[in-house]
Amino acid sequence: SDDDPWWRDAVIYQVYIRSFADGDGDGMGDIEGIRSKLPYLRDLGVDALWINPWYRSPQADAGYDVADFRDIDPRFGTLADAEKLIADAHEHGLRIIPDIVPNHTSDQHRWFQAALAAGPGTAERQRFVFRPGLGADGDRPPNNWRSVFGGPAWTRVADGEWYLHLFAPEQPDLNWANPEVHDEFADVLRFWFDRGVDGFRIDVAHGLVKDPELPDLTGEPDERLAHPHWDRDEVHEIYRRWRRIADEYPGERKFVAEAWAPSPERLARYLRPGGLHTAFNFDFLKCPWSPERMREVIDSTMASLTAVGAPPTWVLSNHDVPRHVTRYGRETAWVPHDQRAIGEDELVLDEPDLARGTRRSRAAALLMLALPGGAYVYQGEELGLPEVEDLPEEALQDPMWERSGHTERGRDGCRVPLPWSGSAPPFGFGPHGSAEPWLPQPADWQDRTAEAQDGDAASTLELYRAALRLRRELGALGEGGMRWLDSPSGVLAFHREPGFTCVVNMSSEPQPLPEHDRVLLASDDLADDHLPTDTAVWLAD
Ligand code: TEU
Repeated sequence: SDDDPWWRDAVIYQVYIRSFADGDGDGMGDIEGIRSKLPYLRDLGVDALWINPWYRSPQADAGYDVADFRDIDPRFGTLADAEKLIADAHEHGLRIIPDIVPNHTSDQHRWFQAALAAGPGTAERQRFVFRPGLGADGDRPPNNWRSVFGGPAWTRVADGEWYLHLFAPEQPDLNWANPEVHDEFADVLRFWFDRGVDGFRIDVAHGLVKDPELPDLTGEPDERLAHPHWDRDEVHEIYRRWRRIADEYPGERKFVAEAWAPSPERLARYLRPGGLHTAFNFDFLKCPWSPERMREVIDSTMASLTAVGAPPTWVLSNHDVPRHVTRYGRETAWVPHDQRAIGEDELVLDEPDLARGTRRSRAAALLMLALPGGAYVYQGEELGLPEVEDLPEEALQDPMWERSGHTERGRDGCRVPLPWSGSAPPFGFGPHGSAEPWLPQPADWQDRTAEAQDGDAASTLELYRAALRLRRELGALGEGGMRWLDSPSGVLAFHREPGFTCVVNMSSEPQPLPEHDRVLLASDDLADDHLPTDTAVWLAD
């Protein structure tokens, strides 16, 4: 209904297209592969698919370097294939949310090529951020900004000017002070809304606007609140226009912001009335396995988002971070490489205990899916996949590996092609006789395939299916309020009306279950009415 739009409590499955399913046998996932798995996704019980960038791209950053926003990369298919996927997905009751990448283009985009050819001082250069260098010869970059992937955020071109790139040099930043850029993206949004997409995931939504003075970064602690290139107040004006465009279309098209905001209050600013609909909750993703911290994150999320009328969302993994089976298997907490304290450049990581990480990740799934609002499931988390940490160096493709001077192995370990069936690589990733998958899969994933888990009640796949089925059936789940229950130390317990309780035991002792009528679902076996360590349960009153 109009009062309760679908996106307020949707469960959205992230399809990392190059690693999901390979339809044409070239070793890389594609649109045909997604189409072939629509029945699997419908049976899993999710509401929508977020699809990582499928646009024409040289793939310097796995498609986040877009050369043409109005075409599909030939590796993934054609525009006609995309239209067919949207139609077929809708027939399966699944909505489609592609990525959009407004912070930068590819250096192969026609605009950047024109800017290079036109030279300094031209209108073509005004679409990007070109500046002369410092020093008598102009051979020092215009300021001290750093690329997220490592190294300076500036590259010099043949005529001596420098251009800004917050990511790889192949990803020049657009100039959002230029109205032409605004109009271009308004047009791109309409191009895809006209083709039936149900919304967009906005890449680096906290980027886009830069302080026109381009001041040096100071490293002062309060810089995060008035940063020269992240999370600037002016960015919201862009999204208010985008919202008006989405609202021109029927069927509640929605945006989800990828915004790494410094606090839940700053995140909520993206979601004020007339702004974006939803945003990823990275505080939840980054939260270590700690009952106190988890409860703090849940409370601060609920408080700041409900204050602006936006639904909370929850996410455990994505294509940029180590998979949570592995994160939760470690004592040391994971911190994104560009958010580490000075002197903490390299994380010293202990050996993960994957059995423990698996138990925790199953409990986390029940926690996430019982909380109010929406949730995101990253492909393969429903199969309990761990991070692949031993990829050979010659296989690594993430530009972070190169750009960080080989200090960061990068994000390939969470991007390994999915295992679907069979007992050896490529585990049914592509049709018989396909080329090798673009990243090698571990040889011992035979028990983690969708085929091996299908019908096994103890499997993570069946846990997700059962949880998502119950989530649809139970009136208590989805949007609405929650109430914490008194519980022993180390235990998170909350109640949702009508008649539903979720309990997560994060302590090191088995804990008695609160009074209840029926166990609806447990993330692992219960020991005579006790909840073992690292286990969650859903109860009916
Ligand atoms: O990521 C943007 C981004 O800000 C992250 O790199 C973040 O800084 C880091 O993971 C944690 O602090 C998006 C895409 O998700 C990523 O795959 C792209 O490489 C990047 O944008 C550039 O388009």
